[in-house]
Amino acid sequence: MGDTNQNANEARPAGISDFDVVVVGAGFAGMYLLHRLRGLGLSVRVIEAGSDVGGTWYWNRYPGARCDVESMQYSYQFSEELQQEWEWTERYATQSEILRYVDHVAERFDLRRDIQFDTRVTAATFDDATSRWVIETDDGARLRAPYCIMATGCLSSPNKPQFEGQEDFAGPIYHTGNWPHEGVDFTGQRVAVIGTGSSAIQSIPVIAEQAAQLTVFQRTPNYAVPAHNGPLDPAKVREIKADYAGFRARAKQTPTGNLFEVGGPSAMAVSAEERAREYEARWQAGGLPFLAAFADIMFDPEANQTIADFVRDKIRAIVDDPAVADLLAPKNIIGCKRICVDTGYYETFNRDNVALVDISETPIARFTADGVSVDGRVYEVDAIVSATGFDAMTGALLNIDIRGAGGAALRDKWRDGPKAYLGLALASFPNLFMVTGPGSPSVISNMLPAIEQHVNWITDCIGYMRDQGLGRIEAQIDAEEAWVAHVGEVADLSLRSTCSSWYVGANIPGKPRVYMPYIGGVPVYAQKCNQVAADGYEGFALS
Ligand code: FAD
Ligand code: N01
Repeated sequence: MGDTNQNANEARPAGISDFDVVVVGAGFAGMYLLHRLRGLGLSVRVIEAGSDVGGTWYWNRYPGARCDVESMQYSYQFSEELQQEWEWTERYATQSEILRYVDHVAERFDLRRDIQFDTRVTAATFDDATSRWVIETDDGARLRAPYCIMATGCLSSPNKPQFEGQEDFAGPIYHTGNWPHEGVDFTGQRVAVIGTGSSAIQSIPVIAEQAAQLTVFQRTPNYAVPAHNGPLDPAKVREIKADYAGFRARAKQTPTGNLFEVGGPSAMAVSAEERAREYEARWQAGGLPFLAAFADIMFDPEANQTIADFVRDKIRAIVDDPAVADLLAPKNIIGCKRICVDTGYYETFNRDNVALVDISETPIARFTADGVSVDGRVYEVDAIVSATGFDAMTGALLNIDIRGAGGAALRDKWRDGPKAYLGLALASFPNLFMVTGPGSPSVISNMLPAIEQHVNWITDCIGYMRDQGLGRIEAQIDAEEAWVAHVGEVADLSLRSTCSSWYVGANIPGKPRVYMPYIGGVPVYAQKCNQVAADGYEGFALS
């Protein structure tokens, strides 16, 4: 990695510092924001809690961590030179390869000099009198700028459920989203993994190979599709790079910004044999395109059932012990919780050193000094891995005390669930933008193009404000309410909103149940954003 000492920490002035824009977060979103805003000639300071760039890929270093959007698509497209020169090695990039890419981008565009690391933003307050945001950090410093942009990430606030007796446990407790940078050697150890979401499903096969004994505590089983990862075919890479712009443009026309073939319109319109052929072909090809076998899978419960049954049969064919297979086979709608992409996950439960503990009926009672207690039995372990996910989409924003015009608090505004105009801006919070906020496609889509689309829109907007001699932009409440209602109506059409997932906040006790991402599709959403801008920022008050 680059030398993180060569950054904005070196010249940290005392008192209040003025910038044109303050950006919070230095993941893919904050990095690209910095690059684009510099291009407008603006002074920018990025504040990042971590010690280096990368966001998700800086924090999530658990064994087996990798992307499940193909690497040729999970990358920036704003620079043709960058996308031509960077060589991905695998179909799905590992966490470490993505971090090397992030480092390359930071060096290539000389980003670190305007990023202040190891600093957490605690509050952001809009000063009505001066139309400036005052941003406070955990080192007691204050920054001031006309614009504040939250690039704080949708999956950056770890969910760390507190178990009774947690402090009694003698060994280490790791969270996948905050993994030690030096790595963890589980050789010879007895390890517990709590959770069976994507992070768990990626890490369990790798930990099982190293540990003496692995015990998995499962509350709800998840559907996983094989990744069939492997080295990238150089001929395929050459073909994409010969017209990378065209490839990206085609991806933008797909519902999720992720280029793959969507099957026929209806699973129920074809014979059972034809369905099975299609599911099998996609299972063999691997990855997220599996769920796109037919266009109605996420809308018609009967269609959904056919593909869910197919996966359940696969699980029963892979897992030797029928009782374990039964526990691993999900009962709910497939795709309602985010589908997982795995490498040897179900096979891992055939190993002698792996046990599955069902905690759906009887939850973990407590941690003891030497293990995890469920239903009166203590499972003795040396280390615990909490793969319990994130307070998604709103967590990182609500961790900051954000106050808009007249002292309005975001925590009050979002008491009954997040409300935002286009997932980009908030009524009563002038000159504040969010990247991939609630009400935008964000986590339901390929995140890299989603981030670039938001960054481009926000940067263009700030450029427009400057060119027009305007100083204040604020989403109007009626436009925000209409958009929030539309987001909800579209969500209700799909099966995605019907189960308890982090998409609806169900994983966080007390979090209001609202389907947060916009599922109307990337092309429709981008068109709406473009139209709003073309109409002189319709739905915003500019002054
Ligand atoms: P992040 O990468 O989350 O960066 C936000 C940054 O803001 C963090 O570094 C954080 O430290 C910082 N921050 C937050 N609050 C503060 C504060 N108060 N003060 C200072 N700094 C703060 N997406 C896909 O499209 N495909 C995938 O395959 C995929 N795989 C994923 C795998 C994992 C394990 C996880 C957790 C997520 C995955 N995602 C995936 C989603 C991923 O989060 C996005 O793709 C993308 O990396 C988000 O970039 P970002 O810059 O918006 O946010
Ligand atoms: O988190 P999750 P994640 N007691 O919320 C369980 C992205 N991502 O980190 O389902 C016991 O999905 C919880 O159980 P339940 C991707 O978008 C991508 O795995 O609530 N168990 C669940 O099993 C993903 O969706 C990749 O009943 C508890 C698990 O913990 C998102 O990040 C890899 C519990 C949490 O699963 C989040 O994934 C990793 C408790 N108190 C992440 N609390 C790729 O492959 C929670 N659980 C690209």
